[in-house]
Amino acid sequence: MPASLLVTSYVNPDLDGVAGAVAYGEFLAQTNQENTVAFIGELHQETKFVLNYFSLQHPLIIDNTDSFDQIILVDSSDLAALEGHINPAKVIEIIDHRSLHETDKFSNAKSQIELVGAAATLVAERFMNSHIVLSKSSAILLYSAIISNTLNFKGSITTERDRFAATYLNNIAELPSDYWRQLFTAKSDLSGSKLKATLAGDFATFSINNNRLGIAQVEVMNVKQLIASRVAEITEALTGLQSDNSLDFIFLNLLDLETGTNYLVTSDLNTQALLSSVFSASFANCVALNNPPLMRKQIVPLIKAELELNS
Ligand SMILES: [Mn+2]
Repeated sequence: MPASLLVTSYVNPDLDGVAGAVAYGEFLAQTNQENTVAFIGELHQETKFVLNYFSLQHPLIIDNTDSFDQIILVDSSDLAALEGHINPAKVIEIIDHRSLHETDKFSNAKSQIELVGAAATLVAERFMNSHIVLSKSSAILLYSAIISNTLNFKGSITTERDRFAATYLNNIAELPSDYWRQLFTAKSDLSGSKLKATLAGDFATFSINNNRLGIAQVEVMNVKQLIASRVAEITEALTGLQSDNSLDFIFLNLLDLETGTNYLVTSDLNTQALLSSVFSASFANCVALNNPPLMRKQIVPLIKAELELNS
């Protein structure tokens, strides 16, 4: 019997992880590599929106990866994000796009790490380069992931490869030019308890030189209004996450999907001092403007450099 192969992403994966893994599973199946695509944890609101809006099949959710012999990771390459659910020795391949990764801890994996805007771009390129036909449902997922990750091509993380892949994908997906607005409006609903759930849902921790850092990331339309009305709720939720996870530093990276504006939010004074020195950002009422706008995966290497400098 051939080894059973799982294609997955990190625990509580984002749209990029889900789209990338689903489409890469399709790619492998087309090349006669039998596989199962499944995820551990909860899908983000944004992913659920895309799946429901287009009536796409929801992916399989699993509790653990014990029954699989081999694993492929998409949009994921660090052990903390896998939360102990994956034996690194089982990982045979990694497709990711973050500069701070731990591919050295997966000794049996061949890795493709390229700093494009979305892992979805790397998966789309597999299809483009091989002339294997991509299904419309996977094209919709990958296209949505690129739009989301690049803030509709406004984020500084965007590359020409992302734009090129998106054009290829939308030739198949055939989505209207204002689709980004529907996607972003859907993910902007943080009413009531959704704010706290979103903060906790897209939260990542990092260990850098014996410092433990936690970064939440939220991308919404009309960030100004969110700040004006709910900063106290945000900082309270962050304080909770900080003590739950025993973190030295914690903040929210807040991005406006319409204007591309970026704010850093934290009530923790040590974190404010750290961010002020890394970004020359100045905090007022727990909020600082960050210019140019940066995504979390762009911020982490800069903080790492600062902490290593001072160690
Ligand atoms: Mn990604």
